[in-house]
Amino acid sequence: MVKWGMQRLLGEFRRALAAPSRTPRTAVVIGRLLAIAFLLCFGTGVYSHYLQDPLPWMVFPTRPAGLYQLSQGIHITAGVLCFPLILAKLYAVFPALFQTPPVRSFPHFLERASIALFVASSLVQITIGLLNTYQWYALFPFPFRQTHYALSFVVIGSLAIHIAVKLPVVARYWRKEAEVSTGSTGSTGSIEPVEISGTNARGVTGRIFAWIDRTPAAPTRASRRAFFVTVAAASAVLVTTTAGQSFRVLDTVNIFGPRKNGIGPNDLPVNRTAAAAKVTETAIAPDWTLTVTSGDTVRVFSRSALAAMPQHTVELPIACVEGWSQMATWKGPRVRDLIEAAGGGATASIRARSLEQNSSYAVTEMGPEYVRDDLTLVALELNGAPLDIDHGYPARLIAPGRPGVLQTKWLSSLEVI
Ligand code: HEM
Ligand SMILES: Nc1nc2c(c(=O)[nH]1)N[C@H]1C(S)=C(S)[C@@H](COP(=O)(O)O)O[C@H]1N2
Ligand SMILES: [Mo]
Repeated sequence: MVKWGMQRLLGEFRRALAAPSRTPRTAVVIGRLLAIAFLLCFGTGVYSHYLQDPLPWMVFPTRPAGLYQLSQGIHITAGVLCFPLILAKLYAVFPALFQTPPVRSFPHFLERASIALFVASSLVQITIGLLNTYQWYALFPFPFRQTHYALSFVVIGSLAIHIAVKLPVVARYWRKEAEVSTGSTGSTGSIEPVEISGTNARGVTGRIFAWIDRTPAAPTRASRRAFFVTVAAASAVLVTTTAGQSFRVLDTVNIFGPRKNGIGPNDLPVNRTAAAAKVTETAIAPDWTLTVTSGDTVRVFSRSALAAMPQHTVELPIACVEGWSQMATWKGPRVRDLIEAAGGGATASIRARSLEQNSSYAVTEMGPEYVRDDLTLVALELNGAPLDIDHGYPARLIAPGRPGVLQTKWLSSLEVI
């Protein structure tokens, strides 16, 4: 009795939720866009991961110099787009949450379990990602990068299962025509899940569950269009008001992006100040030197010795993993020249150390593709003036195609490894 009452209730609920925009076709249209956004996030995210934690054989492109600015800009922009798209998708398939019986068979159980995993992991993934761009790390008590990285495989894995299971529906509603050509009588104009009972050839009685097409009437088409317009408008507003942090063309309408171009010392935002990094005293110490080591050779450069070397001016962005980025003009000696001065060659990988202690930013490494690059500098100047202490005075690394997190500030040593 309880079971039948429950089923009827769920059935009623489902019917009450039926709406012209809640159709498999809507689910496929939004699902396609969502899949693109997720795959863009996954691809650019994995790229970002390996730039920071490369496998030994990996070599990265150094041109275009703004490649990471582009890839991480895409990551955050596609990531922001996931919010309206995932809400639209959940809206479209909401009645299916109340299908009865909730589990029909073991494969059906696996299907629903994979969807549950997918929805839950996606929501966590996009939420912690967004919080990270606003530097609200304190809101979650786990390491962001490791969690976000591990979850990305759960998200993409469960997405793959979900798509595989739904392939027949996806194929059927891939093209617009499919929707109207199979229509029948219907008054609601929606495509609804219905239960059909019957007896098969072997005399076994049972019920199946199917989505039934109904020809959309004109008001239905209008309300469906209104749904898509709403989703598109929400997406457009979110992107135009945040993507300016990564893409200069949208700078003037960058309202909600965590960072704004051009604001900060040397006309560039600061990610961590010298005070926060506790380097204020060591950085301005008059006896500061940069130590360059290659094997047994140790060369020590004062700031004036670095300034006396051939100086090069390059245009390179700071492109933070958190999504904001800005182009800037840097001036200083080439890293390659410094390494050669210590006897290192074109195949050298190096380790850079900061004056900053006990921080994950204190030590970085770079492969030979960056070390020998013309654009890789130990920068002494930024946008036509000496580096501000918050931008890494007396000297910092700047190299093409790398995430900001590897552009080490307040350098103290370079070492061939
Ligand atoms: C399906 C959605 C997403 C997937 C599959 C995904 C995947 C990834 C992956 C694999 C990484 C590299 C992690 C690492 O370095 O170990 C990453 C980094 C990052 N993601 Fe996502 N991401 C998604 C959504 C988002 C969203 C919505 C945002 C923010 C709006 C976001 C913000 C970030 C940030 C800030 C990083 C840099 C982390 C760091 O290196 O410190 N992600 N993402
Ligand atoms: N030593 C040190 N270097 C650092 C950081 C840091 O905290 N400490 N922050 C990094 C990060 S995350 C970014 S995005 C860039 C930002 O450079 P900026 O503060 O000069 O704009 O510096 C990088 N270099
Ligand atoms: Mo950063």
